[in-house]
Amino acid sequence: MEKVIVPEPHVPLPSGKTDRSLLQWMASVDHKQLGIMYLLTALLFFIAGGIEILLIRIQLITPDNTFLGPDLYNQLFTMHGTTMIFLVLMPTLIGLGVYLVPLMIGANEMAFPRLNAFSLWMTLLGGLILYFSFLDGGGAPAAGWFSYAPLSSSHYSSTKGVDYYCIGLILTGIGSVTAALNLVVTILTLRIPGMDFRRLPVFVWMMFITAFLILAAFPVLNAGLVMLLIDRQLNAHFFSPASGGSAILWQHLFWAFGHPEVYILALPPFGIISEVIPVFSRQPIFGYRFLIGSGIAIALLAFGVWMHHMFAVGLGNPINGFFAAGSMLIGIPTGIKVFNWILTMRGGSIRFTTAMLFAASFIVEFTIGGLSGISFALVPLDWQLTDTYYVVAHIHYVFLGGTLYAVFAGLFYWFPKITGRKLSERLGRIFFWLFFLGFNLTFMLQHVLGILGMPRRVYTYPDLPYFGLLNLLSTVGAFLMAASIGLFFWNILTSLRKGERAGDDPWNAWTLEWASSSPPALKNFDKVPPVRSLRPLWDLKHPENPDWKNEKSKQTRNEK
Ligand code: HEM
Ligand SMILES: [Cu+2]
Repeated sequence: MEKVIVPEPHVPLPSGKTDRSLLQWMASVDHKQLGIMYLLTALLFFIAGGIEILLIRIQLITPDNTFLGPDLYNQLFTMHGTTMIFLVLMPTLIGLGVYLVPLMIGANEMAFPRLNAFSLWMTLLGGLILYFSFLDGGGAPAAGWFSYAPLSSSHYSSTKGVDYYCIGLILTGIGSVTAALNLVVTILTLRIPGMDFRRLPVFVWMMFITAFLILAAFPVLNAGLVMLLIDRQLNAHFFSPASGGSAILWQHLFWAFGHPEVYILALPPFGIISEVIPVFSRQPIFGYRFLIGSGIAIALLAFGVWMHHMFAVGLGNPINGFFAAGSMLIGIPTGIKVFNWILTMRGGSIRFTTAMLFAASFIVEFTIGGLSGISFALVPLDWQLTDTYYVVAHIHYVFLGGTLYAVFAGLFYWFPKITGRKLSERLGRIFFWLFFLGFNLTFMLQHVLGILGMPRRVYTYPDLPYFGLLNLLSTVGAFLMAASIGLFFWNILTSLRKGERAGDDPWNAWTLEWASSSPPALKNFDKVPPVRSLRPLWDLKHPENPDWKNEKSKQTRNEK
């Protein structure tokens, strides 16, 4: 089969052999190095956010504990949430996108390589500025990751923490918006001939949709943050009701960003597991069009549900009812996806590699998070449960059981491509089971704590029936997770040096990134297999029975 020549990148790449000095990394505009640096940025902050939460869990291990005082506790949970969302999950997903999207569409670079570097450094800079707050005498921000007014005003948060929060998040927000722009233009303009929108890998589609969500959502947050900064620094009153402003306005701005943001952190994971599940089930993805269509539907609906975070504000029954209905609607396209994945696995010859274990349990854990979300969409239930540990359980089932599980699946799947070596499957499996156990122990019980009425964000709790026991078990679970993560790091470190050599295509996969060498050369490809279906490498490996032939015969059958 004739191979297709990949067009030269827009920006000339440096010639000769690449030296891998620190300076070279810092000056790099190569999408693969930048992708790796995004992942390292996320790793750095993941360790910070992890230490913060372990301290919190130690504080909560027994009733009436005084390990951390209330002030430090407030700083730690604020920094934990802010870190995990903006500095861990965002850079991880954008980093995977920046690394993989060009390879998956047969391109040699992103559309704007220098902008790509700019986005990464803005994200890192924003994160560092946020963390400098710990060194400031007043300490870190302590108003929660959503910094509600009036708590965030200089009157109630008189240290500089919230100012660091504003500036740090404005910078990472700029990084996210520019990265999204870059992804959109790359996907629109750099696809190899033949790679039309009916043949785009699901991961690329999900990054494409996510990029539009970022472009629409982050400017709203950044505008809100600038207003908050003006309130605090220049004594304006956007969010101060006493002077004619509106505290509720902040909640609208924050959640008009915040709910789309949760889908920004959910759609790329949907894409990841839509790559992993077919390959390890040896079947093409079931219902490609429905997967893409439901992704677009979710993105549109994501902008119409934000007030479900504000049911307790007192906006009145008509508004609450409208947003309750909208929130339930979003369960439909999400449910469609779950069926797609299950039907992809049905009847397949499944290989339970570590990647597949994480992808398959993603379906279960994410659905649990979706169901607690639906229960929140019932206004009377929300009134009871809002601001309790039930919310904490929900968040973590969607972000850890969802996003992070998918990230682990993706890392085990793509690590051989990125580094040329496989991660140890033996350690991987132990890691999976330990994490699975720790995760469910920590967060399943928090549903119960929430229903028993334990409020979130309070540094200690009285010795009420079951409170001590459930919190103790939850803390044990957290340390199990920490131990499993330690094992994962160990796996990475040892596999980098001694892992089994992967070869170009260790999983016998079907998308274009596996047609490059592992790790890919500076210029990803010279030539790629022709793209005439969703699975170009399948077509290459099975000339007698290529997908495009079947697609065609289906077409002719339909036409008759
Ligand atoms: C069927 C889908 C979902 C529904 C109906 C839903 C509904 C809700 C509702 C009503 C709340 C507000 C709870 C309260 O504070 O009283 C909430 C909170 C939250 N949801 Fe969901 N959710 C869904 C899926 C998701 C997904 C996919 C994610 C993330 C990937 C997510 C992340 C969050 C977060 C982070 C919060 C807590 C925000 C905070 O208060 O700190 N949700 N959800
Ligand atoms: Cu929401």
